[in-house]
Amino acid sequence: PQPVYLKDYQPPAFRVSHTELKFDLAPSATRVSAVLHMERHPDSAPGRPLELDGERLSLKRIAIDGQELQAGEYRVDEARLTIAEPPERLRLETEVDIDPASNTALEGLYLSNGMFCTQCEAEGFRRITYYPDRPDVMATFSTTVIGDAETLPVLLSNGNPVERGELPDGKHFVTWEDPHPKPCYLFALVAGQLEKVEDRFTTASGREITLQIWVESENLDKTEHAMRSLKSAMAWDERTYGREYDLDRFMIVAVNDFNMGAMENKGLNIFNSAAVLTHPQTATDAAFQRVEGIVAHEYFHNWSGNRVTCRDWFQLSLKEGFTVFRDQSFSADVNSAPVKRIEDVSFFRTAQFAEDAGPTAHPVRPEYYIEIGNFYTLTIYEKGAEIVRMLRNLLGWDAFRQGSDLYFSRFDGQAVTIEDFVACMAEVSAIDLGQFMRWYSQAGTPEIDAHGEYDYANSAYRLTLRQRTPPTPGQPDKQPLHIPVRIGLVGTKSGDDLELTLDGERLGKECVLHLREDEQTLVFTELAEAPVPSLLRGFSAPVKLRFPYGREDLAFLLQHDSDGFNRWDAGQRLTMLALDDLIAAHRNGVEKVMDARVTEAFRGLLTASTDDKAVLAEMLTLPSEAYIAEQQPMVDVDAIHAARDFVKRSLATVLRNEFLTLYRANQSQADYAPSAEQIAQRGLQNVALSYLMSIEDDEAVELAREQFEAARNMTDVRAALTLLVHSSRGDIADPALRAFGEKWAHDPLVMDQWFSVQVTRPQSDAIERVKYLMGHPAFSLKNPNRVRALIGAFAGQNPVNFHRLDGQGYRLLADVVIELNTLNPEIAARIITPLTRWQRYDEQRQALMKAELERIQAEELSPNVYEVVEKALA
Ligand code: HT7
Ligand code: ZN
Repeated sequence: PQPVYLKDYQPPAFRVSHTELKFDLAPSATRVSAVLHMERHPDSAPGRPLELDGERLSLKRIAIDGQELQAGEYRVDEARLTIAEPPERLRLETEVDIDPASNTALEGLYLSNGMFCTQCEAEGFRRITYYPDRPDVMATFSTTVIGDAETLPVLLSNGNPVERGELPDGKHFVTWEDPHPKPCYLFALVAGQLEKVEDRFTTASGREITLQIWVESENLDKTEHAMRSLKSAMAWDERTYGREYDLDRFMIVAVNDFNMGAMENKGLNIFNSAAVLTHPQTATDAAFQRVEGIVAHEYFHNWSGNRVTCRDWFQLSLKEGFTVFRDQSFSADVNSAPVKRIEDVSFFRTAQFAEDAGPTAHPVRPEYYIEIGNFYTLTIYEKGAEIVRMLRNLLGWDAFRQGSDLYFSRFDGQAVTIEDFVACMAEVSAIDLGQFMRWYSQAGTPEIDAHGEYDYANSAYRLTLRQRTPPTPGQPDKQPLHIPVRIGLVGTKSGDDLELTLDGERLGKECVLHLREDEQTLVFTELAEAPVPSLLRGFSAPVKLRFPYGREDLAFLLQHDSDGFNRWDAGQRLTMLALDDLIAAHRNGVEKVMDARVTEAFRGLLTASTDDKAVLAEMLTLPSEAYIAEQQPMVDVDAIHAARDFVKRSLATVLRNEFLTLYRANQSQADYAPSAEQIAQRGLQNVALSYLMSIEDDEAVELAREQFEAARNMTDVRAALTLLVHSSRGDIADPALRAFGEKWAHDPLVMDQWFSVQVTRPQSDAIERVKYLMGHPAFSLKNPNRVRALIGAFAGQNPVNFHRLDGQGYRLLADVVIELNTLNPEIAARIITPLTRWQRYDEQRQALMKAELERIQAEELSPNVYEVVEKALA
């Protein structure tokens, strides 16, 4: 497969003003008739041929302006249809047959549980009909859907329904019109036996919008939270960004087979059922929050993505980075802001940092790709959002909002670039963002080495910051970035933020340093006491910051830092120092000794009174094994597991009474609500239980068993079940697991949790369980949620077993990748990720992992898997 390069971008030869589609739905042979109203693009050279993308289509008819084309007037190959000498303006008619029933890739039109549905982003529309399948071709659409009236009573597409009626042979039809020009990646069609829950929203300007969530009938009781989230997101976008919805109806459909979380198709969002359905008895608090975030994310795309879209797929972060930033801000506003930031950053530092340090590292705006489906990554989404957050912080909210208003009004209805977005921000603020643009073109995580000294004689603190971005594949040399570093200096005597004076200027108690050079030194003067610096407050830039903090400094910041995020971070850093020692002790076969400062810090957290339970739960949560691994120069999975386990058991032994008191004080009583208060309380209850269960004494096991049996919400049930299944108490865990599996056998999303709980178990039988569960009737390789719950959870969240020295974990994953490569290449290319990180492990594991990658490489590969494996072995 050949790469596509950003530098080769050319406007399309032809544009489409209006698209008429007709679908005659049948599982194995759906007839798609298309009429494209086209004209040559004003910037196109006159002789350029008309090229339409098309894959896996069987062409039945082609005509221009009513005249059938003769063989020789057009050419068809496996990727496109070419007309060498088209008129400058034309009405192109085509008819093709497609086969949704055999579409296991879930791109284009496919069947899910008997329901027809589409996924067109990024390049799925070319599997539906011949079309310029690129985001800079925007057209209005009118779509007629024809289907069997009995098996497909509901026929949906984008926009508004304008006509419906009966047809011969028991068929019926509905015609939909979408007045907003859109690229074809936002096209959607759904047909099936669906039922709806309906609500209304009145916009700020007084327009009435009908809101519908369409689901299979057994899921009607699981839509309330998504509907509430939708209305809350609509109101938030009006309040915060001044953005109103622009059609009369907004529809969400839940489908069971879906490659990602959801899709923002204009007026007809299609959701993975896991990203929309919730019920207290079947979904955890984390799932409720995830649904709220995804519903908002897709809704926000209506402006950041749909009204203003991307010129080409290299600009993907233009819509995704901005929209993630918008959904993160929404979730922070409607829940706990500090906890949202802590969660987002700890995920980012675990997963995006790993991506940036691995063989598939790429800039937020890549320069080339083989398969764009491989670029829906943490770098494009989450690092893209961090860049937008830095812009917000550099400009301040008011100017950022002005820049956003300018962007939406200037480019409404257009397909644009990242430069266009940043130029609006520069224009309204008069800030030079030239150097800042490097964030989009340079891959890798910048590292800042900082050190500081207090000069007692002159009451001054001298802080030096040095930045460096390590080389990444294809980018050996890096330029310095413009990095905003928010800092405070905390007085060691007072514990308060000190007044900051820099070059004679008083800056208040906090300031943002603009690091632009490789190295910068700043001297803060007029400081009455020696400070401990609090650096990168709120994670003000997506970088790794190193400062030679002593453990006392970290314990001090944990107590005194006025920035909640950095207080949490100080605790994490303190625990990490202890973990580093314990990892070394484990490797050297030396007796492990717990750092008393960590124990005392935890005692302080457990005994101090706090009204922020949500933050406390975060503070008490140890860094995950994946996060610890990300901090190590070479990953020793067994030492990391043993060290973390040791810390947990040591804390639980010394602070058993405190954890027990915390548990009892926070046991769920009220009826379930996904409110911030209740979620925080359950968080504390279950974090306490996890410490108590780490010792596995009879009382703790009994508490977990009781919680498993008595709880009426999935958060508490799943927490207790996980602790039991991950313990050595099979006598209690096995019956619990059996009861759970029998009770929920009818609900695939709950069975996913049942799979994940078992395959993440650290005990040595995990691989055997994975193999056994792959034969379970509830499992199917064809369903991405099942694959993620079973295979993804095993490979990503069970390091000691996935990295078993007999190589069985690697072999199992490679076998699955080979099967998925033909069934669903997009999922195959994602699930392979843990194997691509082989450089991080010891020689023996490296050899085993590479051997599996080579075994995969020897297969006939999809472009998706080919691209990832090639990079991993380069
Ligand atoms: N914009 C959507 C991307 C998406 C997608 C991409 C490739 C393959 C399948 C997909 N499903 C959805 C999702 C979003 O960011 O909102
Ligand atoms: Zn998105």
